[in-house]
Amino acid sequence: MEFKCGYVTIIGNTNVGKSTLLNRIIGEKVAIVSPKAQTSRDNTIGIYNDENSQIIFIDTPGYHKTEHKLDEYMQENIDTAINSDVNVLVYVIDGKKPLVEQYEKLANKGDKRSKKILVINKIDDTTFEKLYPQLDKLNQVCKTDEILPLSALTGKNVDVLIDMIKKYLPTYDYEMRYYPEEQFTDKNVRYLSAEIIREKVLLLYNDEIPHGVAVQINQFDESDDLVKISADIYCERDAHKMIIIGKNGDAIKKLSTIARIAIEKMLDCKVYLDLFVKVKPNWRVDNLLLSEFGYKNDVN
Ligand SMILES: Nc1nc2c(ncn2[C@@H]2O[C@H](COP(=O)(O)OP(=O)(O)OP(=O)(O)O)[C@@H](O)[C@H]2O)c(=O)[nH]1
Ligand SMILES: [Mg+2]
Repeated sequence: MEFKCGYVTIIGNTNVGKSTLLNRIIGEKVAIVSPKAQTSRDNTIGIYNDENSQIIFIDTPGYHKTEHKLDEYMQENIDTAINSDVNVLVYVIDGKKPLVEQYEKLANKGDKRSKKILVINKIDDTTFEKLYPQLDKLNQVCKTDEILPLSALTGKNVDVLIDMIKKYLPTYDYEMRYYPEEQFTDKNVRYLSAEIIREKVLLLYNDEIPHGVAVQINQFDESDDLVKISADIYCERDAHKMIIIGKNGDAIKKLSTIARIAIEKMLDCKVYLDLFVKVKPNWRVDNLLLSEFGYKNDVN
């Protein structure tokens, strides 16, 4: 049987649903998701396996305005992921926003040699009447190899996307596939636990707070049936620390509980989670602290 193998990078504006799409394709939560902008900061690999293919998906941070060194790090991640030898680039746009405008911002991104698929996401939350008038114009200007409306949330047409991608992948020997079949991401449970805590910060707190938060795991002890995790939540101001902790510690207790439950679900065992809130003013512009928090690329 013919076996297909290759790399696919997912790019698009912040909040269009790239990470939701990755999780849907892989069938596991490999990337955190939130209704707030600038959720993903790193590239995350998700490995899709079936009987006739192995597809390595790279989920990237969303395009957004660069204000801090952290934003530059995020931008560098996108550049790396589109310029490396990817077979297919998936441009994701939000079906609830003007389509042509969003496409035009992505139109020239990536290597000429990569095949390109334009995904119109969130079709579960819009109507054919709203989409249809825009599709004519989009068809005229769009130079991608394919256009596909889908819903990452419900899974509609995600199987069609996989089949489309397979068409453009080289044929490989099964024995030559890049990753063992049981591996579905490049991230370890320590990293994923820190990300889950950050996801819950994005969910529970508003305004600048989540964007100024970094999470560092200090202890990850799996020697017992009960996994003991201790993590520091870094924020930029004393006022933010007070909000994160909340009156009588109520807010941090809530954060700790929902983060613990999500980590327990991922690890499939009981977890003891200890959270500490610390202040590091302006860490998002400080090279040393960025690197300490893991936001550093090898090229720097
Ligand atoms: N209705 C609907 N909502 C979706 C769909 N896909 C994603 N969302 C929602 O859109 C929001 C953003 O999703 P993410 O997957 O975090 O978006 P992203 O593109 O990875 O965002 P960044 O990491 O910030 O670049 C979340 O609230 C998702 O639940 C979809 O198909 N339909
Ligand atoms: Mg994301």
